[in-house]
Amino acid sequence: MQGRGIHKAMLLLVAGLVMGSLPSFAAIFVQCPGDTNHNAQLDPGEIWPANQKCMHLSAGDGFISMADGHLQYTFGFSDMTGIAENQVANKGLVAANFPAPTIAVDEGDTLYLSLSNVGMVFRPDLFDPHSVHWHGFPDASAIFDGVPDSSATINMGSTFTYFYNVVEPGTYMYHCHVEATEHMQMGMLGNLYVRPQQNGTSAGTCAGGSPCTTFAYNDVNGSTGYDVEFPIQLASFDSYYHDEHLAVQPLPFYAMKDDYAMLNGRGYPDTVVAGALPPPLDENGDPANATAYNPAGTQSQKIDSIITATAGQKVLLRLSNLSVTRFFSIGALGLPFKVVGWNARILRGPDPDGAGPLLGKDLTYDTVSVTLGGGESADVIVDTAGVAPGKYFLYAMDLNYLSNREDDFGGMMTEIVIN
Ligand SMILES: [Cu+2]
Repeated sequence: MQGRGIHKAMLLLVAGLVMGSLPSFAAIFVQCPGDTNHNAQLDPGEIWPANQKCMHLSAGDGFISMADGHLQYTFGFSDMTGIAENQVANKGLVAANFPAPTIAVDEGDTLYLSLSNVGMVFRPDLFDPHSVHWHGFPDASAIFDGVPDSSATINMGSTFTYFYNVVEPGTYMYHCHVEATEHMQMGMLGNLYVRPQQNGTSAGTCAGGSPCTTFAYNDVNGSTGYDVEFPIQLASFDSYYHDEHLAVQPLPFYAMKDDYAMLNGRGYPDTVVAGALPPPLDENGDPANATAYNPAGTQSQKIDSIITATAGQKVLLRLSNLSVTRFFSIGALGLPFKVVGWNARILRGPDPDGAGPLLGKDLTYDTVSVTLGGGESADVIVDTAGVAPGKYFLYAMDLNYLSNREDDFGGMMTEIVIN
């Protein structure tokens, strides 16, 4: 039987060669119309279709530094846009970012998002595929949804290009959907939002009594208008689960208990550091060991979470929660919250006659905090007109989350600075 099998395989191979077809292959390969050098970046001399955007992410493993100094092993994505294809398998190694690179696009765009799986260096026993899932987004086709049961997932050493017809504005989030509890707990989470077509028009009232020109949704009347926006992702890690992952121990899925609560991948006081954190060091903070945990020498925590505004501005907080274990209630004492969107939809009832331009019932509400379960998002506008300049705190209302593992006084908190 075995002999016959080999014989048959040989016949197929020969037939394939004779007919000129190639055996299937895996490679880092970016698809982006007009991108002649396949780096997902619009370079001089290239002509791309109107409203087309491209991005290239790698998926792999890496390290981040927690606010108490703990070095934590993670899985994650890294931005390879602009990197030549033949450099991606090198630059993507041990380069996981947390959170993942932000994806911000405009309604009416088409986005070609290439995902390359570069493998997980510190877990060579794993051969896990990865994917990108836009949570809550109305994908036209299941093949681009990233859910393993119904779409493609990407094996090591290969690339898949997702296509998105960006039709619905709102605050979304994205994550890997392969073995989702594990890969999400390990850090494959990112901010994702879509700006509405109404941007660039004038409606409502923003800072200084001027009309707003940027909006969370196509609201017609400017009710979601804002001056400055901040995507803030709530997440949490179980450090013991991560450590056991690195030690190749059986994973305690049943006992997952997150002990780091974070905003955009940081606990306080790292949350108020503007820009990227330095590359992660080892537990002793010894720079000599830095390259062991970050061969590329790049930062792995690039997205800050400090919020700054000028008094009188309307601040849009694009809040999302991608924790796999926890609900979080978040608020800012002394600042008014107006919730204008929930789960990437404007808080408004249907148009009463269905014909437009009448507006549906206003379902926005004022509050001091919002509670988000995993996979939920909220668009909150903080109107700072009449608010005294100074420093305010955005923080988890359940005070047990204000810690960095065993360190008290940290965790899910950042500053809102009104100048
Ligand atoms: Cu994954």
